[in-house]
Amino acid sequence: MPTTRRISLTQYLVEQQREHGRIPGELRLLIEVVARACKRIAIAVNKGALGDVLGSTEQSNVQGEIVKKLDLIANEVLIEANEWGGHLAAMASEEMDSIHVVPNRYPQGEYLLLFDPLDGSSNIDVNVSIGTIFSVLRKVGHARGVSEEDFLQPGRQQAAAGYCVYGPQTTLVLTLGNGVAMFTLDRETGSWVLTAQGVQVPEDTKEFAINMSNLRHWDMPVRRYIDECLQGKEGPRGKDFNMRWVASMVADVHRILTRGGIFMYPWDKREPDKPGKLRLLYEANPMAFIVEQAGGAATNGRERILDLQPRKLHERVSVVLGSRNEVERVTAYHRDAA
Ligand code: AHM
Ligand code: MG
Repeated sequence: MPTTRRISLTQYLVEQQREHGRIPGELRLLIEVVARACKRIAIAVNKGALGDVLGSTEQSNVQGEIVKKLDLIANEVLIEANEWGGHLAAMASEEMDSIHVVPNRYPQGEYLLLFDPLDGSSNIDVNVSIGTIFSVLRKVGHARGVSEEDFLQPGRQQAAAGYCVYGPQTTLVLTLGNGVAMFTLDRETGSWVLTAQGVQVPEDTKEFAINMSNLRHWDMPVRRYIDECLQGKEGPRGKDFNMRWVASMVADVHRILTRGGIFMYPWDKREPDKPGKLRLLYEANPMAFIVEQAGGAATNGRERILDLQPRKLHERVSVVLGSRNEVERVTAYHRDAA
């Protein structure tokens, strides 16, 4: 539902706190700090070649992927912005081998922040939408200190999740477990303005997003689903489908939140031991939380993503998310095959 009154992110958070009592002060600070960091990242992204931010570094990350300059910049901006506020115990990032505990010189809070600092890295240099994805957990238990195990909580325990898409507009999408709101960055005033709330993903769709070049590597249920879509009106679905693949999960999910669709990054047999390409803690969990909060669904083909028990920080997972009826269909095809 688009909104007409001009409401800033701060005002939205204060109102949520008042009306629903669901945002402790520390969580509010955390969201505001992440949003401010996203603004800084947006500025760097916009500078492009003028800011010498394009291209790769000489490093590769824990997943063996080449790290782009902007991956590193975004990672540093998020760490620097978040470590001193007293709201966090530790952070985990797709770009760091292990967790980053808040240094002793700062007070430690009770939240854990997880992020993919710059999602869609392959699109940075070609000026296509990219983004930042984040997830917030509460540190459970009262043990002193913080360890990797504290991060291994199922996604349903997230206190908040969101993403920022750096595209033609800079948009921050947020859930606190109470529906989904979108904020657009007003570059003239530098503030995040609420531009949609109560976002709903349509239950049905005629649009799918998958990297078709991997078709020959997929499992039968995914092949069956896509094959039926491709048969269009003449096939069992009785309707024509459209395909979109931005190769930035943030942009593909944003389209789905805006007009429906299904997004899949399934397991494939190139690397049979890896459950998929995307990461459970930094990508799948926050996106699944947002999509479910908007009335959509998210599974790994078999189980609800938010119910998966993570076993390690950089765990990967198959992802099927978006319009509820389509996600249920793909999940049913996996059940049939089993
Ligand atoms: P990244 O976090 O290193 O950018 O990788 C994740 C991205 C997703 O945004 C996107 O859905 C996928 O990788 C694209 O993969 P492909 O290169 O197969 O199109
Ligand atoms: Mg990513």
